[in-house]
Amino acid sequence: MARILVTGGAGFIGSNFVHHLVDTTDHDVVVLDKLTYAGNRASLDGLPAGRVEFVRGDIADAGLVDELFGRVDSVVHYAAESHNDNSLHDPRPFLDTNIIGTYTLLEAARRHDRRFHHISTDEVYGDLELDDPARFTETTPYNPSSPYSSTKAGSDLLVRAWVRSFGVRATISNCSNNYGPYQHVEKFIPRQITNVLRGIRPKLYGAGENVRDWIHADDHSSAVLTILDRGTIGETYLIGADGEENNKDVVELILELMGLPRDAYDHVTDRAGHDLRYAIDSTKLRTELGWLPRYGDFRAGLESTIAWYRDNESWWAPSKDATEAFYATKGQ
Ligand code: NAD
Ligand code: TDX
Repeated sequence: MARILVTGGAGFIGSNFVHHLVDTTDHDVVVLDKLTYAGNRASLDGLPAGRVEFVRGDIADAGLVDELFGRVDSVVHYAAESHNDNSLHDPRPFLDTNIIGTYTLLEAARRHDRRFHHISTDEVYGDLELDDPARFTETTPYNPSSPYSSTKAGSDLLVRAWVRSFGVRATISNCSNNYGPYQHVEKFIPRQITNVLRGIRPKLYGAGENVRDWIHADDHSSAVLTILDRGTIGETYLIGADGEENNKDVVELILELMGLPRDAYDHVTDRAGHDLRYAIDSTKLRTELGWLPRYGDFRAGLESTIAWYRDNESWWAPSKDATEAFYATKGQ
């Protein structure tokens, strides 16, 4: 039994990880989360108070971070500014949290000699052509496109440097696009599901040919736990579930599953610098650590995600109007 500090544990993937830890292990959890617009305390509702402690605070607050590192065994670092569209509008918070915040945590990991796992994204590798047979691997050169992905790339490089220069016991994982419960309505899949639930037409950026490699958030959690348990210090592992789909097909599938005509959506202004395709080769994680995804059927995973948003309107409704008002200012 261990005590694990989870940064960003009130966000989408962090909260899924906390639920996964409570359900599948006997570890205790301390969540450190600033509760930005993207954090939601309600995502942790129902978890046993005796096993999950919630601390509201900033990962860039060195004093607070130092105190928390002193009373945990290991740290899984999810906290980030995570939305590409926001990073095009105002990059500054991305630098503060993704770069300075990660630096602050690494310094504490160094001082306290704590096992540290850094959560990152496949977007650090840039994008692929639609017909490129290659997929991203652990040796693909970094080539980020957006303020978001460049700050995540920077944070990954900080982790690598702290391993090499200071012997910090860290691992890194770069995962593809997640879907599932507790995802903010600014993101593609929940935005379209909640649009349909509100009687708004789904919004597809540009022609919708862009491809994302979808993985259920619970599969991401099991992969992270595997790396935390059995990963080799200093190594990077790519996490993916062979889930490539183009955006147009995803919107059409959501409409079909929600009982509407497959063409009942609008094309809107494309994202600046929009990455064309992401694709992950997760062979290393599967062969070296024996991890396998459980959610192989994207249609079934989407169906259960739609059901979750239908059943949890009180969770997402408070953010919906402001999110759509912001998109409207950009013609999206
Ligand atoms: P999210 O935006 O839903 O959640 C981020 C959480 O971090 C929020 O709860 C927020 O309050 C918290 N936070 C932000 N700044 C903070 C700060 N300075 N101090 C403390 N807490 C702070 O993001 P997400 O989609 O759950 O992503 C989590 C992590 O996973 C990120 O590091 C992201 O880069 C990575 N990732 C996401 C995806 C994806 O598909 N969403 C894919 C691969 C990797
Ligand atoms: O309304 C929309 N319409 C649309 O066509 C929105 C919000 C998005 N899109 C497109 C843009 C992307 O091609 O859908 C795709 C997915 O968009 P996002 O949900 O914004 O995700 P993406 O930019 O791919 O990044 C996500 O995956 C990698 C996460 O937000 C990142 O945190 C993660 O690193």
